[in-house]
This record gives sequence, C-alpha cells and structure tokens, in this order.
Amino acid sequence: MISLRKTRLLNFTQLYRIGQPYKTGAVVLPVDEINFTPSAAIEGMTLTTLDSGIALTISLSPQDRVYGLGQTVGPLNKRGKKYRLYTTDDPVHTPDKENLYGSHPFVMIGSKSPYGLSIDYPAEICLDIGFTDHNVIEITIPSYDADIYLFRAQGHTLTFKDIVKEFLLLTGAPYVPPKWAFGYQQSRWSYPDARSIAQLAERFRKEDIPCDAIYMDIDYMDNFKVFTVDYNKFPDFAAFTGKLKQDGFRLIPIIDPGVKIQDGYDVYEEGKHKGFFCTTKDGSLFQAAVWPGLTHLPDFVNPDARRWWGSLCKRFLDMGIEGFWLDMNEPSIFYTPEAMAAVFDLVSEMRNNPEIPKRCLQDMLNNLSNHRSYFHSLHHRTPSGARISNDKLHNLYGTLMAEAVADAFMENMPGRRYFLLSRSSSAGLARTAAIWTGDNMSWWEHMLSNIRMLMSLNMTGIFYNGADIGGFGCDVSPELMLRWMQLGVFCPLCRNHSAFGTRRQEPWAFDAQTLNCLRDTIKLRYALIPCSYSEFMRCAADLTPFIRPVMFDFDCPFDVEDQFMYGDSIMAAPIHQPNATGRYVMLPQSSWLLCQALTHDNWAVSALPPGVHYIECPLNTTAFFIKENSIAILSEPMSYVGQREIETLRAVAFVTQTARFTYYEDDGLTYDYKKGVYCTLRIEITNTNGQYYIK
Ligand code: MIG
Repeated sequence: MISLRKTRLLNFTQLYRIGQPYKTGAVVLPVDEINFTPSAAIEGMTLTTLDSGIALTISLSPQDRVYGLGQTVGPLNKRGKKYRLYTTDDPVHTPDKENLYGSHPFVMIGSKSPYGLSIDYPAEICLDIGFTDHNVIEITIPSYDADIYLFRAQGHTLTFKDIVKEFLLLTGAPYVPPKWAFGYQQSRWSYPDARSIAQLAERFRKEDIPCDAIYMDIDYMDNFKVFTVDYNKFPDFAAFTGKLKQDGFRLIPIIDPGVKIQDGYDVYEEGKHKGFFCTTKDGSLFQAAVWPGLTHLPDFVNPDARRWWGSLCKRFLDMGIEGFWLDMNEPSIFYTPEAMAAVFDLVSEMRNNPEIPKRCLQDMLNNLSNHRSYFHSLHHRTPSGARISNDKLHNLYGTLMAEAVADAFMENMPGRRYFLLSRSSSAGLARTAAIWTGDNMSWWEHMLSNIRMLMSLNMTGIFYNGADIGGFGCDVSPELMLRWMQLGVFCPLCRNHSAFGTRRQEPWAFDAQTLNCLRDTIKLRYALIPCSYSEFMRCAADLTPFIRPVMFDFDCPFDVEDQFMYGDSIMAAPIHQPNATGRYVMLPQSSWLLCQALTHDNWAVSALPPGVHYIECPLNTTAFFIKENSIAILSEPMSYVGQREIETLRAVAFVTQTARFTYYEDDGLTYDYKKGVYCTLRIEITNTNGQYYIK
C-alpha cells in the first residue's frame, strides 16, 4: 500500500503527496512545511500501484484538448501520442520521437472548463495521451514517491491562462533576459577565432543588418577544454569582448559540462581533488566521452560543485562576458570506455567468426550514444552524502547546471540581468534561464514544430525561447530561410544557427534579393521591439504566457495550431509551407487588421471580418494581424538595441471604438524595474463616428 496525503495551496491547487518525494527544487513554495491530511484517492483519476511504480489513469471526453509538456515533437494538442519525459540529446526530431532535451510534466486538460496537472518527479515519466485508447490518459512513474499537483477550481470555471498563472505561482516567475536579447543573434558551428568574428561583426554593420549577439561554439576552446580560450585564436580575449561590446555586439560562448581528463589541466585537477565529479556506484570516477574525448561530468547535484562551477564561470565574466549557452547538459554521452571496449570486442570476434551478422555491429554503434545504461551507472552525491543513480533524478542535470551558472551571474554582476540559454530543461528552469530547442533541421516541418514549441514552452513558463532559425542540420534554401526569418520576427529568441558542414546561413550567404528581404525582415523585428518588449515585460509580471494559442484568448470554431498570439495586440500567422504565396487563416471573434509588411515602414493594411480567409503573402512579405481595438507600437529600427534613445514612436492601430496600449521602458540591463524604476506611457485612441482622438 502506498502512502497518499493531500493539502490545498494557493488559489486552487491541490497537492497529493505519494510517499516521500525527492526535493527537485521545481516548486518555490515551502510545501515541506505544510501539514498534509491522509487521502484515499486523487480526485478525478485512478491511482494504481504497479510492480515497479505507479500509474495514473484519467478519462477524456471527446472534445477535451491536452496542452502542455513544454518541448516535445508533435502537435500542440498532445492527444493521440505517447511521450517519455527523460531528457536526451536526440538530434533527429522526427514525429516518432517520444523525448527530447527537456522534461515538463505539466498538462492542461479540457475544453470549456479545463483543469491542470503537474507532476513533480525528477526522472522518467511516461505519458500515453489518448494513444492506446483515444479517451484515456495513462501516466506511469517508475517510483512510489512523487508530488502530484492538481489545478482545479471548485464551483467556478478556469481558463487555460488561469491555470498557467497558478502553475507559475507555484514554480516561480519566468526568467527575464536583458533587453538586447530581443535583438537578432547570429551563430554558426563555429566562428573559430577573433578574426572571423570581427569580420562577421563588421559585415553586419556594413550590410546595414541589425545584430546584437554573436555566439562562440566549441572551437573557441583550447582542445575543447571547458573554461579555456585558445589564445592562438583569441590573443586578447578581454579586449576583444570589450571592443565588440562598444560596437553593440555581445559575445556568447558555449559551455559544455564534460571536463577533459588531462593531467595538469586545472579544472580537471581541481574537480578531481575536491570530489566534484560524478562517480560510478562504487565511487570511482565516471568516464564519459564527449567532444574533448574522455571527460568527467561535474556533479551539479552537489551544491559545492555548483558553486565551484560558478567560480569557473567568473573567469569569463571578468573578461566581459554577460551570457552563455549551455549545451550537452541532458547530459549527453557519446560513449563510455566500457561500451567502446564492447564494440572492439565484437569487431575482433567478427574477424574470427564470419557468421556474425554485420547488423550486430551496426546496432551496437547506433545504440552507443546516450545508452540508458550509462545513466544507471552514473552517480551523484545528494546533499545528505548518499550516492544516487543519475537515472533516478536524470531530468534535473541541465537545470542544476543552469542554476550554477545563474548563481555565478547574480553573485558577480549583482543587480544586473544575465543572458542564459540552456539546451536541457525541467520544471524550475523557467525561472533561471531560457532555452533554444536544440538540433532541428532545415525542414519546413520544423518551422511548424518551432511554432508549436513556442506556445507549449510558454505554457511551462519558458517565455523566452526559440529554435535555430533556418534550421541547424541540413542545407537551407533561400525560401525556407526567408520564411523562417519572418517567423523569427515573432520568436523571443531570434537566433540564426547552423551546423558544421551545412550551407552557410548568414543573411548574405544567399542571392541579393534574399539578402534584401532578410534585412527588411530583421529590421521589422527591431522596429517592433518597443511593442514586443512592453508586452513581454507585462506578461512576465502578470504570469500570462507571452506567446499563446489563439484558443487561450478566443472562442474558436476549430483549433488552429499554426497561428499564435504575440502579446495582446498581435496575432502571427507565419507561412510554413514551401512555394506558398499565401495561406488560410482563422480570425476568431472580432475583426482583425491584416498587415502585410514589405519593410518596417511599408505595410499594406486591410480590415477583415471574423472567419476563415485566404490571405496573400508573397515571399517578400511578412503577414500578421492586429486585433480590433488594439495598438502596435513601433520605432525606427536601430543597428542594435539601445544604440540611440527612442525619440519617436509610431502606432499602428485598428480602432472601431477604443484601443489602449501601455508602452513600457526600463534600463533593459538591471533588475531595477522590480523596484519600480521604469516608465510607462498609456496610449489611448478612440474612434467616435470616424473621428480619432488620441490621448
Ligand atoms: O554534438 O557544439 O545543439 O547547437 O552547435 C553537437 C556543437 C554539439 C549541439 C548543439 C548545437 C551546437 C553543437 N552541439
């Protein structure tokens, strides 16, 4: 018999505690100090004890939608698929995949009166959401210890937005990046040295393409040794960082967790000496092969190891770095020495025994990366000193790494906002960092994935996120690049990144016409920053998803998964299909102003009534909508955020009665806004019989 207790929290949360759950840190409320009362059942679901854990069964009505889960492949409405929340480095995001880099066990279920469910558990959770049986959700957890949060109001109807807000009250307010993070960002695996980065920066200014950040992928390091800079490539890194910052560019180096095993390498020596690396069950150091060759993985579960990692980050902060991207933190393991030895054994055996099918070797090689057995044998030390297998708290690794780095920023740049992207994430990451969605491909299908993940990630509190624009793997066509950049106008993180060996993706890597259109598109993004930033900051304070399904705001006759609200005034409807010169859109409830932007200040606008419409959108046009009685605010685009003071704001409004917008501005760099240091400008436009009044 498992122990089940319950309590009430916040406005409409019920916490069901099964056994003695591991303290994941996902929840910011002090739930351990609460008095629980015994419970016989979890309201609205069946709890079953299995041989190796528990199962929760929930029935679905035909019209129920299921939203959430943060970063997964597949539809926005999660119904009809199986998911496995176990963070993994899987670079091929095909529809069959059940897990990616993040784990966000939070779903909202329903249609007219939805309720929410969040599971606080640090390792594998399997969800069969109407896959085996269309009308049943079955969730299995391989443990007898977990916290189940139910968000369900008694006596009144909740909206999806209410539930997200309650979830964020529970897990913490979303991470807010510095304002420059709303600019365009350029990346590539890799810009290897100071010279190539300087040329890149110069080219942006020469081409008159705004840009705020340049990424440094793994090749900046000396032999992939984390926290080193190859000084042959960067003779004076601090001076280089400073010079770029003067020109309006932030440099963002990548940080991988694996520490190269090499005598004399200080990070390795110190980590080993202080016992900060993960071990095997018997306490010997665990070896994982990643980019540097054989490495040890830092034990981020240990708070002292986290502080140590933070102190290493300081080396970069002292050289002017204000942002990092954290890669490989699922954690990713290419192979272990033991697994490789087994490959060699098989190869020798095959030499002697031609009967062994070649497929055996093929299978073995295919299963080499991130084999589940590695995470069983990888061990951490909990704060109480006990050894625990990574498999039991697997999903926390990336989030704990991000926390270590965030703490270093907060300690060393007190009061200043930092920029932090993590690839892996779990509940709780949303308050310390942002994510990019990993290794997508230059496929049209992945634009649609990008759109859906924007919304699902916003539901879990990761408001600031984005995919590699243009696609990471494979070669991009100019058309796909351009359409994706048009989507990028409405992605909080607007970063063009591509893999080693693929076609170049910088804006000038294509023909002249594509270059011109990309420039216009990026400038449109910059012109909209006053609007985007005002809305983002408001949503972050209100705990309302910045990007959300149209169904969250309106009654829709049917669901649309490829349009989204971007704040309150704007609805994006990106083109995500090849050879399209337009698309169908669904305009819910009110009339909408169709904006067809050629450049930031050359738009055709027309009002459309509610319903389904086909809209024209040639390749050189970014199309989006302004809601009836709403305002969008624009400024002249700059070469980078904060280049000049904003002197003139332009309003594009669609007013049949009264429209309001609150323009928001702060220093963009500190947390002083939390102390009230910001200014707002309330803009109101009234239409009285065709006469417009502005105040
Ligand atoms: O094994 O650092 O998702 O953005 O360019 C690949 C090289 C490692 C994966 C990241 C990608 C990055 C790449 N990394």
